[in-house]
Amino acid sequence: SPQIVTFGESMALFMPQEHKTIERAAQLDQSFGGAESNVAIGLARLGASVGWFGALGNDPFGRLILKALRGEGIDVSRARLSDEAPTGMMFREHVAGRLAVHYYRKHSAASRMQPEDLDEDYIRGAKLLHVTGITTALSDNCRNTVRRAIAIAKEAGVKVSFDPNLRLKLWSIEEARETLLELAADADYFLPGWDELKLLYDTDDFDVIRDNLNRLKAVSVVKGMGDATLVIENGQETSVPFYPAESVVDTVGAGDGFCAGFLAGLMKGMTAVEAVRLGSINGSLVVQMRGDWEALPDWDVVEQRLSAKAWVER
Ligand code: KDG
Repeated sequence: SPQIVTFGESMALFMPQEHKTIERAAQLDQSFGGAESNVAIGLARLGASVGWFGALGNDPFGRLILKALRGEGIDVSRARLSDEAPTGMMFREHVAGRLAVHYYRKHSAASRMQPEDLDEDYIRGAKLLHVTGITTALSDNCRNTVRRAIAIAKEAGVKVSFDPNLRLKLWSIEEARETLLELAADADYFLPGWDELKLLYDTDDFDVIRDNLNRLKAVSVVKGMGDATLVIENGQETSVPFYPAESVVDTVGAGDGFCAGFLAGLMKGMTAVEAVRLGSINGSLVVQMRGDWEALPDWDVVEQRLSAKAWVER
């Protein structure tokens, strides 16, 4: 098995040209996205050994996604093209300066994933399993598939990283809370954003949130604490400043890019705090181009920045 295994839904992605809304656009650019495959692409570009799986439709979009992921050097041997249901789609546009996302993913091939579809040995053979809350929001069977994957990993001593990726277009905060906090309790690495934590714990009070995080066994990596990432490990807190982005074109995918850098760092034997630096560099680069993963860097770029920048810790 690859060192890192992840799975979820990847979708075709369509976006109008800059400054146009979908209603006014004559053309849409085509790409694809999916939180877990974004992370997998980031990891592969940093030279990590990574596998992604999930169900896609046996249609042009599913085939395009599978080929692209394979081309990035990701192991897709456990991914499936289904004849029963299509690849999901999403459309994104900026309306009055705000990002709007339109999903067409109900009853997609991915939403039908079942716990029985999992290749247990594939998960057992990995060092780390990465999952996100998006998959758990797709359907009951998807939620059970994530739970089963985590159970397999835990039994085998495979570490679990979990990004809640709260998407309120997919479910209510009440539903999300229950599932996402359950999974956070199972994880070894918990990678929420500060805004997500406020919603998940239903408070703006940092002390309350900190108490909750300290009750988890996980190392918590909280993104977006001001201009920094906060690492909470065994009750100890370290704030790592963001690596500044030269320009910001498209922030979607920043969290996934961060996650890829962080996990790649862990696989290289870095401490969580060191790995956060790598995550931060990766996140700062991916926002500089349109699309979720297009601007994710190769290892040599990141390595240069790691050594060039003097990091100040608070
Ligand atoms: O993190 C970026 C993802 O949100 C994007 O690629 C789309 O996976 C996606 C989703 O379900 O929103």
